[in-house]
Amino acid sequence: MDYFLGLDCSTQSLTGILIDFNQKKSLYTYVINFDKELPQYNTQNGVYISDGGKTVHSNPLMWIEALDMLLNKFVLANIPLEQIKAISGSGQQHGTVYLNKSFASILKKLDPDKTLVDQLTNVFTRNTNPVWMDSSTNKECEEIRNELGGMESTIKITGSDAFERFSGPQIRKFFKQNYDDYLKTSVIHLVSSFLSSLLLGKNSPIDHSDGAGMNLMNIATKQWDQKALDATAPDLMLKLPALTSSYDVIGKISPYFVERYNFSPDTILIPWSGDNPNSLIGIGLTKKGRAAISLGTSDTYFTYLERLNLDLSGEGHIFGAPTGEYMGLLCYKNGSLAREKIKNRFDLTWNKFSQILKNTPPGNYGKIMLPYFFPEVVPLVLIPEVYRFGFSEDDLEGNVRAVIEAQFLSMRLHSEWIREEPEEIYATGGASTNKEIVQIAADIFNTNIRQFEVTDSAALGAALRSSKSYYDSTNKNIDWTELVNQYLEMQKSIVIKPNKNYTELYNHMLNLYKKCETFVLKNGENPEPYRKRFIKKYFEK
Ligand code: XUL
Repeated sequence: MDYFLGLDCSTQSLTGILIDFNQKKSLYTYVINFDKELPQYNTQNGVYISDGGKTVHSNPLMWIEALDMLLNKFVLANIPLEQIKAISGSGQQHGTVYLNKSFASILKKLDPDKTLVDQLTNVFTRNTNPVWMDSSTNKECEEIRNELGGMESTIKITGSDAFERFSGPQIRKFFKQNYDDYLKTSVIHLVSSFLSSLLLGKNSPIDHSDGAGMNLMNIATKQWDQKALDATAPDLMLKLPALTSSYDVIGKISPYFVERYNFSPDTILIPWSGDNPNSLIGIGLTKKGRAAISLGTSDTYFTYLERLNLDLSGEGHIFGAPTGEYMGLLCYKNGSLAREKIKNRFDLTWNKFSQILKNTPPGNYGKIMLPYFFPEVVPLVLIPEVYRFGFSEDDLEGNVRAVIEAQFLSMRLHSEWIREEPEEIYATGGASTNKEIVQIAADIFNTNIRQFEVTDSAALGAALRSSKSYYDSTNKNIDWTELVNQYLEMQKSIVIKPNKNYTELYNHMLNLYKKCETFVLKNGENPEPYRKRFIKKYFEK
């Protein structure tokens, strides 16, 4: 039996998917929800929010404890972990973990009779660590960007402008504010490479895909960029793990997991990567012409890119693709948590929420929301505020439709630089199973959208990546596209087609949305006359 395990440490949970290569499908999925199953850490949606929403941290001990708990679930279900040939994983991107010099020595001699959390309590130089939702480093972004010669030059070097949540600006803030602790830090990991280190029993390298989300790696050479490192913090090179290709074999599983969970000592490890690069594989984007939307805690829009195609406007990102090429990505912080804000405000169930979407008209009678419940990345909004045009906070139906239309109008508006008019967009993430939400996305993008049975595409992608590297290492090479297509074909999927009656309406609404955005964020002209014309044209017949 050729089993492969993919793990995914996301914002709110840790998921494990075990796939059977011969049957080309996933057999078992287990999840640890941080808030529910580890309540002692007191997180809300997996994080701690402070400073008016700007500072968002999580707790690395919680992730460690979740790993032991998750593997216990597999053991209790009598799943033959010894049949697993290879493991890889996925982590929420950009978050950094700060470790002292005892980390490596403790990992080397982990006692299988004790839990990980009992042995790793004292390895951190920071008890909580910033994650991708943090936007407290505007000043540091400016400093790094200036040092690198401005926005365009920062993008050309690192693949993205300096972004608040990216690791480099976060590391710079730590160095500036906690200099002594920075000095005590001997290694700074990403969430992905930190968890990869636990399985490996030593410091794991960072893979090129997730490494690209740091503002520290040179996007063309895929090496640490000395200029970017110098712009960030002193002696940073000494604190960063090595970089490696996402498909390299990095070693065998640590004896701790062999003895405690009965993994085979021959289980090979592939570096963990970011959740979006893993999803790229899990949802089958291994060649040109396919695009995906991921509707999770963050909403993202991404495509596979054959070659570097930078977004010099500064809103998007280029990361490595786990296949070795590139991916383009847009990230929205106001994803599922913004949808939940409206759902909870009116005490709705998801069924009721969907029913409202079904019963309200596309165009929403000209009611437009700019849904910045939390600081936003695209467009950049540091101080959260929700703007409503033509309706109030108490308008139940107006708010439900407006938040969903806003999310996809913004995505269409800002993704033009990577959108090569894909024939079909693949949807993944929790909300991708909601037919009404996806219908609105299809109408706004005027493109077929395919929903899949497996929505944990990051964990699935990690498992698929590990199978590819395992067979490559045994000289039984498999083509990426063949591999991912086989898994996609085994899943049930449904295509949601755009309703062509609304194409023109949404083209107009896109312009209206843009005018509202420009009005609020860039002091543009008042959109009211345009909004009135929109209402007249579509709702006052
Ligand atoms: C991507 C990003 C988010 C996180 C969520 O740039 O910040 O999608 O990876 O886990």
